[in-house]
Amino acid sequence: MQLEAYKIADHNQQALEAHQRKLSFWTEEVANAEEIIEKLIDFQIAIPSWALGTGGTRFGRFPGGGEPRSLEEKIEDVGLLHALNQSSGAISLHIPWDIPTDGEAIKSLAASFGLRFDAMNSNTFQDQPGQENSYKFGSLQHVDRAVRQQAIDHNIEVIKHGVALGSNSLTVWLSDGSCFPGQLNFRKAFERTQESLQEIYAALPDNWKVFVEYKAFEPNFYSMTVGDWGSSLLFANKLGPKAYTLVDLGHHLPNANIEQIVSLLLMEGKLGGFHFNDSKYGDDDLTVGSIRPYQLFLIFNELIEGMDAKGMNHATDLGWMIDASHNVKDPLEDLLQSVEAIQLAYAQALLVDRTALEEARDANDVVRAQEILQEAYRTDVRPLVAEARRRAGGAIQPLALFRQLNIRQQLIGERGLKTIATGL
Ligand code: PSV
Ligand code: MN
Ligand code: MN
Repeated sequence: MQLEAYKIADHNQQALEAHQRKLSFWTEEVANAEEIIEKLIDFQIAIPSWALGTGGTRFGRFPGGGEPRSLEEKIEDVGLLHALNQSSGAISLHIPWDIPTDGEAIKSLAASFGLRFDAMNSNTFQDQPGQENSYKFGSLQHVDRAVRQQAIDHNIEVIKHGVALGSNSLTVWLSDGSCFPGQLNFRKAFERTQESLQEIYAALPDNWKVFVEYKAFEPNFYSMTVGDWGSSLLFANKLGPKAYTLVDLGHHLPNANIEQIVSLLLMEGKLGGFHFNDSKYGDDDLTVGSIRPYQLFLIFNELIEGMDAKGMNHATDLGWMIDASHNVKDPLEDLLQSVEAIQLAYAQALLVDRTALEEARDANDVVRAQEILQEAYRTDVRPLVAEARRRAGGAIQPLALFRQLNIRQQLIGERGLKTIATGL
């Protein structure tokens, strides 16, 4: 379904007075309000195709109805999100869950919703029907050259699909590792993975990047071959200038200081992209900002500090993506919440008085440094984010409008109650 512009305009008309009342504080009190709004308008967050259906766990799956049945319908769903918030202008595909049969047609469908294709994702963590060799004992690390070759070929295939769609990056996440001590020679597994990645790297077009995503655990529970940012950075450095580390917020051991990791990767010029989500225990893939919003703010604080230090463009120089999906929410509502949480953290981090913070640091004034950060974090920036959306043509309150318009019911009407989107 297409969301007609007049429905957004009507909603905004009704919400305008209350919105302007809240916004007036900003225009009167905050010097850089305009600059923040402009930056928010430019900031787009890619939606993963696999978050559009209700994700399951190994204990079951409870589809909510109206899930997209095809790649075209997934694109339509992201189009809906983008129409509502004007901040979800890209979709990230996972192959083979989303094989485009006609690249040109898919590309122009996406363009009709104002969407581009973000990083392409390969999948060598599942065996596909008819596949010759199994990934049970790994893919790019496998002891058998034939298995490695199959995984390399798959990644090259994914690059080709991406080229046809106008994407310019590949994210490689490997489930490779071992479940028991003794199972794997760590060094040889690393070296084989490195060699395999090198072959994939060689197939990258000039303007492409490859993101090496790390993860501390799951599905392997003794060792992961790309288990932390250190090993990812090693791979990225050995591969060359087109290779970067990708940080997924759920992929660390408990209580890891992710903001410090971000700072150091930026310093090295090797931070490539993000998978935003939230977690309490592990790779929970919960809605961004639902568990640890302060951590998210601290991460954005380091992102801005590090990107500004390198003269990077906030909107375009890193791959911003959500990687979340779960059982109990409407996936589209969940994604609207996630995008908003990212924008709020970004806006709050833009408020930090960086000169004062550096002065406090130089004076070892720990209390003042904390106050500066928390002053920004405790500021209600929701009117700024809403204003950015309104100016870009989105809804002042996207979630409320999604519900008012009964969009899920309409999708169920079109697609049926029992549809299941491809993905995990
Ligand atoms: C693995 O947990 C991961 O975060 C990778 O990014 C995968 O591509 C994605 O999840 C699959 O759901
Ligand atoms: Mn991820
Ligand atoms: Mn994950």
